[in-house]
Amino acid sequence: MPTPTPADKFTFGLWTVGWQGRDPFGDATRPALDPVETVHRLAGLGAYGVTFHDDDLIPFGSTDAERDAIVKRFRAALDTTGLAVPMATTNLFTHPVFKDGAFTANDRDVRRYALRKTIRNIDLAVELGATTYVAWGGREGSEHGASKDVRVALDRLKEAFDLLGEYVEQQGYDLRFAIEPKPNEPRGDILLPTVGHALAFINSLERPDRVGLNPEVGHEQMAGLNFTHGIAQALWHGKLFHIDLNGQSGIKYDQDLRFGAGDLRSAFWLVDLLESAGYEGPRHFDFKPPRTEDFDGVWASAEACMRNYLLLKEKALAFRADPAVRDALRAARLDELAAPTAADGLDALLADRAAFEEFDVEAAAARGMAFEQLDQLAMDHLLGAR
Ligand code: 3MF
Ligand code: MG
Ligand code: MG
Ligand code: MG
Repeated sequence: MPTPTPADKFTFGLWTVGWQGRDPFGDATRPALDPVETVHRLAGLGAYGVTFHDDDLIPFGSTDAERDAIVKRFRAALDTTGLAVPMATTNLFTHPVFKDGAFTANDRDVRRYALRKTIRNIDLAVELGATTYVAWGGREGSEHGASKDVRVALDRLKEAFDLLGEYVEQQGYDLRFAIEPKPNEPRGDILLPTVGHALAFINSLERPDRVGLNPEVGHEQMAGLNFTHGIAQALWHGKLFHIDLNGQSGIKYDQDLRFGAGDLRSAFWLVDLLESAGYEGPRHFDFKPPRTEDFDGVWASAEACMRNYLLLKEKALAFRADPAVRDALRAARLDELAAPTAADGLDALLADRAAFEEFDVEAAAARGMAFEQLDQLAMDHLLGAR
């Protein structure tokens, strides 16, 4: 069984193992977890780091003195265990003040409060060593038609990221922002619903280089999209700043299953991509141990996220190293896809009679692509038959 070590860069949000099981229909099934205990448990399991929303660590409404004492205790636990804080984020969704959004709330005073709450936690994030600041706009959306002018709301969202970028530069912080798309839940529809929407939005910001993505497996799958394709495009744009790993079974509510549960084949292709593309950021788990579980189940579930990643990594590496797979990739003409279509230039393409006038369309159409053989080799690896 592969054992996780900090070199694997596995990280967990305080809110994941700390989820008490409150859902729209039921009360908490587990007591609160002390963040200091979480730090020790995660370090014991071989994790690299821990991440947090401001309110996960410092309960909303704490006094300055309480806040200082909490941060001091937390920092001591980090120092003792060696656990890193590579990322932090803001809770702009739990308190009722954010019911109509934070950076895009219709009420200007709420928007100004949301920015100040975020800036306050950015200071703490940097103090604890974070270099990525995630922004999930869970309440930036609507349930009605005319209640939100989306074009104007996007102006306000841009204004927020421009101001946050200005602040970070003014302070000289080494910090980048990662936008986390999600199609819906808790709002009926959320702004920047997918990886593609968010990528396009980033191009309109004042500091596009400072802003990238934190895509989550289940969020794209809730929209029926191929998560691995989304990640490949984010990598292609140089925008995969961070990632939320978890599991999801199809188009339904945000399940946040442990990584590997849900669509296992998709998880295999995702790990194959991350490991072969040279992604060097944290492998961050954003999951919820189901509310059926006690704390033994919570820690078993956290451990399983890491184990499933490492097992899939072994499978993906074996798949890529298999000579039969290499032959199958050639038969499927992946090498040909890698060759430019017209390295000889446009004029040569226009003059090339073999490209059109003499092209044997019927013969090309009759060629098999040999994809089934290739895909079954992947299945054989995944199922342990090779
Ligand atoms: C909700 C999420 C969020 C974000 C988190 C980090 C509570 O579906 O995924 O988790 O990941 O707010 O910004
Ligand atoms: Mg989520
Ligand atoms: Mg989720
Ligand atoms: Mg998430």
